[in-house]
Amino acid sequence: MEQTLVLVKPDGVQRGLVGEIVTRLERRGLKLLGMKFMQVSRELASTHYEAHVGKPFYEGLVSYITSSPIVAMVWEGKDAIQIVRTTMGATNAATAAPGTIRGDFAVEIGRNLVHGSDGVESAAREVSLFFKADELVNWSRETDRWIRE
Ligand code: DAT
Ligand code: MG
Repeated sequence: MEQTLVLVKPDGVQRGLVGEIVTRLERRGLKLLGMKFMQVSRELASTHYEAHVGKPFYEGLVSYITSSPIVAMVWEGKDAIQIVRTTMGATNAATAAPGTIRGDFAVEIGRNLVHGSDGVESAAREVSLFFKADELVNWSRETDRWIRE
């Protein structure tokens, strides 16, 4: 079963879109394992975004993600990584499809509301960056048999 890290970025919190974003992932059928409201430190931001060090947008990205609180979550399910990515929409919100989170609520790449891990390795790395093992809850969901055959 895949796990993936989702962040509601500072713009999502400031704009009151936490519930909307959680609702979309819940309704899609993914299972929530952990959630915290937190302030991202510069240290955590630079580790999380280390793949982008040296890119022209890096400084702006780190100051954006550290500018105001975020909500960090871990969602689980078969294909959870890809399902979150398609639910979020394209990185550049200007071209994100309507019906996606970014395509419905955002207009540009630098304020694109959400983060979702992009692969199995980055998901494992990012989940452990934001959550200790004992902060994730192992639970069984009664609706699972109506979501998966
Ligand atoms: P994603 O968040 O869709 O996984 P990414 O990992 O390529 O996208 O980049 C991380 C974040 O960095 C992205 O959400 C917004 C910002 N970003 C990426 N490319 C950018 C660019 N060309 N200009 C400005 N910001 C960019
Ligand atoms: Mg990414």
